[in-house]
Amino acid sequence: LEKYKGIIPAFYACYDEQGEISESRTKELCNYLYKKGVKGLYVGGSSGECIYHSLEERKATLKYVAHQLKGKLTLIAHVGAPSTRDSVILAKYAEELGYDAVSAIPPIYFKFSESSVYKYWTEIMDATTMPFIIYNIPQTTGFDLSLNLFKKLIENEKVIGVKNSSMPVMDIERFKATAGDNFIVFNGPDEQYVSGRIIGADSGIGGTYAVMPELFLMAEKFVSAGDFANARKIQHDINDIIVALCSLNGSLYSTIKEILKQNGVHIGSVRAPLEPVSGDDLNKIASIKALIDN
Ligand code: HMN
Repeated sequence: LEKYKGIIPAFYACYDEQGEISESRTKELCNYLYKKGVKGLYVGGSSGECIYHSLEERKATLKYVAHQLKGKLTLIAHVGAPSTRDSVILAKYAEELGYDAVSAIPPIYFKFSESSVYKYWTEIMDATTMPFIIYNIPQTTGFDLSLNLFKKLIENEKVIGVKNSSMPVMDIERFKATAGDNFIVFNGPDEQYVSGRIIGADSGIGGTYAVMPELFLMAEKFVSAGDFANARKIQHDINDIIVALCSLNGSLYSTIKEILKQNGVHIGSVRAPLEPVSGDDLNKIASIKALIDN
């Protein structure tokens, strides 16, 4: 499980100037992050705008990333989709492409019982021989993974981890205490990376890592060395940046993409209804970038 331990940025959707998925730009972002020294990528998740993509677009992104980085980085494919059928299609495709693991949110839109969610995740797992990473993100899905359902899920040996994006860090502690050493708990909230790691997360997957990988790599270095005073300092810097990233009217990911553009990585903006950065807010990008560069 060592290959899952480290800084794993959530990969962004890369568009051309017309807003279509771009192969060359997807590969450009792959190369950029590879050179930064991250451990792996989480492809096609929330930060990847997955719910705004057709099945074909999601497959295209999975393919471009695999072709660029397979064997170089740990690749996790997020395959959660509104229907079990589409999730299974994506999971099988990820297996064909040689992804290391698949992961999925619970099904969205309707309210589902725990047994429906259990069935959904299990059908995805049954579709391939790949390891599976549960994705718990109640603030966007409305479904809070209970400890009881978690216990039932981890009876399946395909379940090797949980990406926990709920805000109580205690959830990380409970999942870790329940699943034990031979299991990966991924910290989800970037604002709590250091606390998540200290309370039991083994690793992290996050939506803001790709715009400041150096800071997360440094935070990780300090946490692993037990240097919590310095880890805290880095987390303070990270949180100042996240607050600034979230202060504009456009979506968080459009702000991040504007900053990446200033770093020479052009991956377009975001797909509606997510809003691009516009007007006066564009003038604020340079100062947010300065916070990151300092
Ligand atoms: C993904 O699935 O692509 C992201 O990893 C999701 C991730 O947990 C992010 N959460 C949300 O978007 C709700 C966080 O990394 C988040 O972007 C960060 O903590 C800033 O708030």
